[in-house]
Amino acid sequence: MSWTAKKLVDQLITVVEPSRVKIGASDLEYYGKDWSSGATPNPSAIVFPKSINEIQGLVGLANKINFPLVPSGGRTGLSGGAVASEREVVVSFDRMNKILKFDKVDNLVTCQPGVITGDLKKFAESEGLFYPVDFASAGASQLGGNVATNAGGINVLRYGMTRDWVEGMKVITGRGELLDLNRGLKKNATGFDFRHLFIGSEGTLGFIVELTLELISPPEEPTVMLLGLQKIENTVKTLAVFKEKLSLTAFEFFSGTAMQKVIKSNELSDPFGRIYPFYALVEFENNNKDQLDVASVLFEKCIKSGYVVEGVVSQNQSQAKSLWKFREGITESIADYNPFKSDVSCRISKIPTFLQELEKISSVFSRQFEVVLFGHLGDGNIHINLLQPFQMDSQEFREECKKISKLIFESVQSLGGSISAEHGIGLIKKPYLSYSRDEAELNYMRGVKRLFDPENIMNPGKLVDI
Ligand code: 2HG
Ligand code: ZN
Repeated sequence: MSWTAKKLVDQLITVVEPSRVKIGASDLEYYGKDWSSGATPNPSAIVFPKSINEIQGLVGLANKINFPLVPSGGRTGLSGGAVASEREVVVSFDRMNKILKFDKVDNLVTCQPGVITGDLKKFAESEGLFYPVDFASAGASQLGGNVATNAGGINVLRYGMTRDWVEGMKVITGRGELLDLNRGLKKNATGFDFRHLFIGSEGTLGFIVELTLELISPPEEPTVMLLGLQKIENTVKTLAVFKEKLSLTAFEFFSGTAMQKVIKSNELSDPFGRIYPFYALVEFENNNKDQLDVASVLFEKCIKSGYVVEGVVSQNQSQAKSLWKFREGITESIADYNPFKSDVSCRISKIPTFLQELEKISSVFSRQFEVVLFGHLGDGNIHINLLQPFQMDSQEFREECKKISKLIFESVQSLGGSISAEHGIGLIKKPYLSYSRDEAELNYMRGVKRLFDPENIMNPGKLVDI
């Protein structure tokens, strides 16, 4: 251990007990990164606080002797928001993973930030309720991280983003003050709602140390249709047909390449016996039992119009889950290709134009790279993954991808869309933030950062610089 590392550990153990400060190489490597690729993890220590008091102590210490802190949840982020590559101290929430309180009258559950999303979903189920935010990494991501990145996922079309479920929040600001925000109130017209500044702030303003989230009644009989389509523009036309008559809980799309990768890596059997250029996955509640009839009529309409070639529909919950696997398995199935990811959104009305432009851009580079397209079409969010060819050098691949993502971002910008729909900005998207936020807005963002974190100890280098 170097002298400075020893001095730092000596300070950290004045706040948390020594067994909860780690500096071993494997811990530094494991906790120093998230699911994004690019940056090399290089934290100076990992601490595992157990209480709000300890977090406050750590922030006080960081301000006093000046060291940077990186909040760390499930580290499933894809934009490098939880990467520690500059000798930061990583503050892991793994030991703050308790569901603290459930209020049946309010349907509010109070949790520590380290609760795994999937565990909250199971808890809600055990109470006959439902936590509506869902995405492929729910089994590993933590609530604090979801809130810090305003996580979206597959049901945004019906239930909105994480922001819509946060009814209260305790935070320790970068100055070290404890704020108790909104306290579970449904109505509260008392001025600035700081809760919403912390949601999506990516750990740059302070630590989220407790959360109060709303639960609701579960959807009744979620039913899934998987549809095979020939053309990308037909995905949007199919969405319009289904949206008009059914209240959808999800409308996802993915390309044939995505389907091939999922089938191969999970050894699944092909639902249609042939690969289509595109697929749409439609989910709706078959609550009063006639919704399935409505969906069948809409399906027929899509077939007659030539939008859809064929489809299957789930008959029970286990079949619904199996159909979801084709969509939810995509990210994992392409992980070995070191994918370069773009996560963009436009208003639904602009999506047809955006997809046309994307096809034009892809037709140029698809000779060079495999392109995997998928996303939450129902809410206007498209994921574009470029796969690294095995023979191509990583550096060269990333440089080429950056050129392509600039073209994509330019197109998104011209349509008034967002260069990060749900993956956040972190380190990776930071150079491109000005495609979605103008300079005046960025200045206000910097001002907010300075207000809450004047010494710049909270996740410095991410999102905005001050
Ligand atoms: C999803 O929708 C996630 O599955 C990951 O947002 C997207 O891997 C991606 O690009
Ligand atoms: Zn997504």
